[in-house]
Amino acid sequence: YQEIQEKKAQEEMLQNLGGLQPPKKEIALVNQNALNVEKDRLKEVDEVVPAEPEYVHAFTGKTKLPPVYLDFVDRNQPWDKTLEESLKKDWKMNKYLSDRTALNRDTADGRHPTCSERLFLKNLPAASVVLVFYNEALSVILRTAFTVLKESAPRLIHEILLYDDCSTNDELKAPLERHIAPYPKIRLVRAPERGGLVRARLYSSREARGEVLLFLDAHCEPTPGWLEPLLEPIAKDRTAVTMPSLDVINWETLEYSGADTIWVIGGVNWLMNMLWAPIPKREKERRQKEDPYPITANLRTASMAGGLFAMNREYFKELGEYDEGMGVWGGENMELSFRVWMCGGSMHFVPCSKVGHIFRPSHPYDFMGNNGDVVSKNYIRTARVWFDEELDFFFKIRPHFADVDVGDLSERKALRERLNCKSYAWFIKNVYPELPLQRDLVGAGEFKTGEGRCMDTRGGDLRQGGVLFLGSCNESGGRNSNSNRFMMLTKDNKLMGLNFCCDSGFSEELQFHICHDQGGAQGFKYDPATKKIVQDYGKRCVTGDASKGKVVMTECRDGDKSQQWDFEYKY
Ligand code: LR7
Ligand code: MN
Repeated sequence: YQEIQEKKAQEEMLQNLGGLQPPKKEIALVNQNALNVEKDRLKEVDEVVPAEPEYVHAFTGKTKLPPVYLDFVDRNQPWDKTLEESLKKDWKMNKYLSDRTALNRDTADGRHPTCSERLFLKNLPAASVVLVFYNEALSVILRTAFTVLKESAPRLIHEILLYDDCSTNDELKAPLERHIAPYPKIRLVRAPERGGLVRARLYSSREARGEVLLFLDAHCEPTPGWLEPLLEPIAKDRTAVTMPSLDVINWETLEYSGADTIWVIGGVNWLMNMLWAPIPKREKERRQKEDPYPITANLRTASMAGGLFAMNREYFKELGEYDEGMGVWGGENMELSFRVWMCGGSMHFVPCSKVGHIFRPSHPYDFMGNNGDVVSKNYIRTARVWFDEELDFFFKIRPHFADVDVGDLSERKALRERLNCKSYAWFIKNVYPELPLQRDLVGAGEFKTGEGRCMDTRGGDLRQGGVLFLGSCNESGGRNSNSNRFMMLTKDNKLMGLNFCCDSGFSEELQFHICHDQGGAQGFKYDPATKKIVQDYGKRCVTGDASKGKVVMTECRDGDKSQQWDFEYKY
């Protein structure tokens, strides 16, 4: 009996330490008979012990752990600034510092206070946390794995699967194996050849055995309480997909800072980029009704960043995993988002789950081909399978995409048939109505004045307050290959770039702001007879001011060519 108690105590300790302990010695159970007697006794006791709680708070591993470090780095050596800088350049992050920082350092609990009041189902499915990596720094991979162990209730971690996408780096050979050896839950699988991150995730998912797949980039640090809120929606609905709130780990200082991501959801635009959009009113209202703490309630999100999400493993398989024809990086996050929503699932952004991610300034690896081409190909594959009658609009914005050979799509198309998925227009109207479809438009493409000049965002519509410029139009006419000159005017009077809405406020300039759908300074009506675009508020006219090189709001004047607009595509 004492031995059982000891074993229990040891297990408990191991649990509290989140698995961060050398493997325990197996204790042989000597007297089976004594054990059976004890079991019977415990059964009786069970009947009087109050039932275990069904709901619990999220695990916030408070235990102080001894720091764990790489075993081959001598931290007593003087700091080598020169080496630090040169490693930064090679790795696009501060590897030198990472190699000298504890692999299980504490992450702060930066959740909104209401998160710690929430209760979660105690019996949640366990996750296979899957990290795919290609030539990541060993210390960074280990910190991700160890932090997962440290910040998670052990019963919720089935395994941590390290999937090596055929790295060439020596420290990821024997040193990696040596460092994970003490942790039975960490499993290493090596790919025979490099597949790129999409295929790496696809193949690694087939190795995983947990009920839930939980992907993380291999340079992440989860924070206390991160796991339960990701798993619970999946326990309640196996077709729910969840993504945590992304915090920032500075690539140079490794400092951890919370992001304001609890104020946004993932949107989509016609370039097929994921974008962070403010929480729409419809969504605010929904969670106001459905959750006692609406400020941190989960949000339905149209899209996800891609690297960090959880999904029932069987469902991932049923839904078609990933497109095996995709190259190293890009687009798979949108493809999966479309597929989940259009084929009957749902996607949720979870503000109470916070995970840090090292945002690197650029990619430290090659794309096995020209970067732009690889990403475009992934996008085009996605559009050709999922965009239906909106495909031609996608090609209007990126005409050069139309002729790109992206290989065989029959399997993905068959998958879509088999799953009986809804249309892209359904997805937009029901999940992200902020994006206009062609049927909602008055005009699109280049907006050209009577003087032959065109609106040009010069990228400004990706940020609040970006200015709308006036520039030259596409010389060759017809096909517009510069998406900065692709504007949209909607039937409900919005003048838009590919992301935001034009807005003058009280000023003269037109700037980009979040669409508020309230008309006023964001309301623009086209008069086909005079070709003027008249603003709701103040009744001024959109004017292409050649001398300023900007689009401004001025008094409407009869016959002024700088106020007469033609659209490349009229609807
Ligand atoms: O050939 C490769 N094989 C790999 O296994 C190249 C990369 N990888 C690994 C890599 O080691 C890393 O663990 O794949 C993982 C992701 O690669 P990153 O970190 O270079 O990608 P990223 O953070 O720049 O890119 C984001 O978009 C990608 C599009 O394909 C993926 O979906 C990434 O997972 C995704 N990252 C995130 O969502 C984190 C938050 C970023 C934001 C917003
Ligand atoms: Mn990443």
